[in-house]
Amino acid sequence: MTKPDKTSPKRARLRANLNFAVGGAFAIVLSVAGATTALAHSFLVDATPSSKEHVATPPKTIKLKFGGGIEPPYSKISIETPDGKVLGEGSIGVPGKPRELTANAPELAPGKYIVRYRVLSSDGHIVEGNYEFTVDAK
Ligand SMILES: [Cu+2]
Repeated sequence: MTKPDKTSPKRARLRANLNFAVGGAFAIVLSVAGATTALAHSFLVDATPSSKEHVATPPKTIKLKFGGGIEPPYSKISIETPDGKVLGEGSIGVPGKPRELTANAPELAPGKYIVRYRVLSSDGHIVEGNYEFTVDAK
């Protein structure tokens, strides 16, 4: 019986391939983590109405607050029905509050609504997301 020679070229090559594969996987993990970090720069930190909130009175304004500054001219909030019909859009900055963005809401009957946002954060990243809220029947 021959003992496996750990220093043989074949084994070294195998190990190199394995390292390459692990390195590749690690690079993918890094890039995914990088994307998450990018989102974290101006992620949504507060919203009125808030996610999953049930409100008794239809909101006149949607107000979003982000973790970093955002650029209103290159940002948008839309209010949609659950099946994707856009009821209203807006992008109104709040003087002195560079992290906040608002949009005027149209008249909202009782029901479920989606707030969708796409903002340009001051560091140049696009941040987008959506959440729902409900206007309760009186
Ligand atoms: Cu960023």
